[in-house]
Amino acid sequence: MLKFYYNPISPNARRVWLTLLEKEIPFESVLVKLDGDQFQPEFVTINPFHHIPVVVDDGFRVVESLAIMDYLEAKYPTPAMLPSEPQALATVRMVQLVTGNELFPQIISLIYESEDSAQAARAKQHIDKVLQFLTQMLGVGVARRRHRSFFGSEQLTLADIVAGIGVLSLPNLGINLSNYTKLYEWSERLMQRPAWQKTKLSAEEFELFKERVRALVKFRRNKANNNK
Ligand SMILES: N[C@@H](CCC(=O)N[C@@H](CS)C(=O)NCC(=O)O)C(=O)O
Repeated sequence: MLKFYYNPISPNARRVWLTLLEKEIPFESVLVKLDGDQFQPEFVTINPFHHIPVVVDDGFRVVESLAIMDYLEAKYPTPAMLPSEPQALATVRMVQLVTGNELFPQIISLIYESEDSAQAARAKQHIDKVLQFLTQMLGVGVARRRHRSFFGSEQLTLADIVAGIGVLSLPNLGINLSNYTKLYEWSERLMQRPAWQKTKLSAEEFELFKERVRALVKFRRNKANNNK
């Protein structure tokens, strides 16, 4: 059976967890505690970069959440979660990459910086730009002023999973989605799905996630300073 190395507080692992659940793929989960398990020799053999998620399927190991999602889509194609029509496929990829490259770094910045700092204000401004872009992306491929139910499709796609995890964390960081009506309705659609209810972080887990982010940023900054 497919083995899934994860931790429920990890957003990257949740991408894969949600894909497995939405596709109803049977799997065995292996909990990796992020306060040291990831550096254990047994795990580093599986992922030398000491990151979750990892899946091992039929003896084949895959690291990197986006690569794992593509692998699952190709190997378990039903329900289809990656459209092939050119504009729809480009929309899915844009949403995935903009979430990873533009939204997540700002979420990390908001968690690390004090809420009323100039840096936090800049992060919030950038997040507003991302939310406006995502709203536009829900409108790709439909007549003016109309929106699709999901990114690039009327059915859930891999883009919804990646963006949904980021966007749904924003209210916990003081960013209200109700100013972005189409995105708010989309996020409500996501939260009605059983897989999303099952993997939702409790308030306590979100606090743990924030603690973990602060510890990792500190660790990386110290490492960078020591290498100067
Ligand atoms: N680009 C990787 C990033 C994975 C990643 O950063 N995972 C974090 C948890 S969200 C982790 O395992 N951190 C532990 C560490 O860096 O030691 C992916 O998308 O899978």
